Amino acid sequence: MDIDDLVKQAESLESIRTSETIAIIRPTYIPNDPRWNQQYGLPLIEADLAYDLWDIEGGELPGQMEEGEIVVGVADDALEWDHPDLIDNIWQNLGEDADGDGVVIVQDGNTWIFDPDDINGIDDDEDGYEDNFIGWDVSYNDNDPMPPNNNYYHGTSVAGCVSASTDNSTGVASVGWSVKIMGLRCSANDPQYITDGYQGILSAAHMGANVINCSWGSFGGGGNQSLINSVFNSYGCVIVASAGNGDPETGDTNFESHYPSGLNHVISVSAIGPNDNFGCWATAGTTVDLCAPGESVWTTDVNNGYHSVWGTSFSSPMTAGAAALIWSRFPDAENSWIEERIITNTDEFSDMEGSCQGVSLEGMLGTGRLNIFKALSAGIFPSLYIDDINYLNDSDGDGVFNPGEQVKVKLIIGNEEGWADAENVVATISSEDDRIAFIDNTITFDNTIPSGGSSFTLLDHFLVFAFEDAGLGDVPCTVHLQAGTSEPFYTTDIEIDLSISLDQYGFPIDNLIIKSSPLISDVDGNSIGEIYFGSDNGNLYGYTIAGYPQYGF
Ligand SMILES: [Ca+2]
Ligand SMILES: [Ca+2]
Ligand SMILES: [Ca+2]
Ligand SMILES: [Ca+2]
Repeated sequence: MDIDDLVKQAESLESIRTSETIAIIRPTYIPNDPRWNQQYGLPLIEADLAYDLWDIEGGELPGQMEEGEIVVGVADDALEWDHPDLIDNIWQNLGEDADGDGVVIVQDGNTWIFDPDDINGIDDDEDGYEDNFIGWDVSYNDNDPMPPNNNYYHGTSVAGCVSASTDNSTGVASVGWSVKIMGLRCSANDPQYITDGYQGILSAAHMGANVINCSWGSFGGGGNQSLINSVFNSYGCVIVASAGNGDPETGDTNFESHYPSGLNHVISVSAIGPNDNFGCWATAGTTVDLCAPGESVWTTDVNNGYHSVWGTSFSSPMTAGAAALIWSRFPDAENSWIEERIITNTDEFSDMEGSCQGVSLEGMLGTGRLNIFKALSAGIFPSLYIDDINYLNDSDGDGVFNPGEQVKVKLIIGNEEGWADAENVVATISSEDDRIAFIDNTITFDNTIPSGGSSFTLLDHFLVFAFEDAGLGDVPCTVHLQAGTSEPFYTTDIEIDLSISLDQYGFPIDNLIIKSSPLISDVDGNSIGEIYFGSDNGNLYGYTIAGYPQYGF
């Protein structure tokens, strides 16, 4: 590095004269599913911010992985696996793809069926289940968990909360976006009762589910802790369960023990409504780990339908889908790490300090409300923002970007408190606006930007040229920030305006209304003209071209 350059650059920093107030738009991704606007729960858990961690327009999909996939076993009454908003996310067990064509389900006219060339009555993948293409009917020990009639809607609605196909211009969106759903029918004669729930958990683990959702349970009676321990320790699954819907008689919040949600190694999920309101109907207690939206939740229904549902049965699968989404981002993680991410990165809400039926809720609603964006990124990713924009070394040195000028633009980048330090930060600027051209569109930050701190570059800058005939005003630009030393990189796009102005530095002057025509004259004889004008307060004012009051005026 040339020391003279360094000194010059350091000096030029002192000449920074302008700073802009800029509107920072927090990037979110809004999927095109028609019911998105009714799904308050997804923005509440910051799913839209989470989606934006993937380069969706560049072809990445949340939940999609280069190798393998994350599978959520939905142990429930049944699953309408050919629902148009679920079919693309149904787990296909390629261990049973006997004809090797890469699929185990095919479309026959308008109907989805198991691939006839795969049906061979053999347990090809030796997982203990013959021709288990998409899941299992645990109650009747066959390979089709399809609902026997429309009363068995529950599992289909739960599955939509885990991973309804998202951004497919159809129905609803989901937190899991593209994570896979394994269907398990665990209800024999009456969909009111999950008769084979624990066997369903075990079957899901046998078939390779990563996450298992249990939107069922009962108060009292214990529960099968040893089975859960085995599924957690030997199969490495994350198990998520609904905390329960409160007192069956009164509908009030119940503080009694509920299982399997109350067991160790089970994430217990209670329910809140819009605006983090706890409605005093869902179960609360010391075994609750967190809350998620469970009121007026739009999701898939049987008969290719959709409906709005209510219950911790739907806050649990939203959490299970979130766990799967995190796992897809960190596929080498252990189940305990995924659990920890989900439970510790929630948002507290005021009703956690309230009470229901006179009983305090303190310590009874877990750590707070699910936040999938935080759970994905806190401590792992930084959270960068543009703190300030400075123009320097413009042609006439006044720190204002004029038409026909070339300016160096420096960014001061901040990193929000509580996030990871930002290493290897690179900023790239682009614009669709043809008033400006970028001669250098990249800034590389050599220093780490610490959590809670901010930084600028001493040497590096954008070099921007405004064409001579450029119209004045704000030029919308996008700054793409990337940080990290390895995949997955943190990226964010921030909209900023570069402002092209004719105003000289120091102008306009506040608190003065100019009455007379301004006069430019070199009264003080220093060969630089000053500006003189009369104001409506009767005074004559003189200003230097730098905008400072002229001596004597
Ligand atoms: Ca096949
Ligand atoms: Ca098998
Ligand atoms: Ca087979
Ligand atoms: Ca959809």
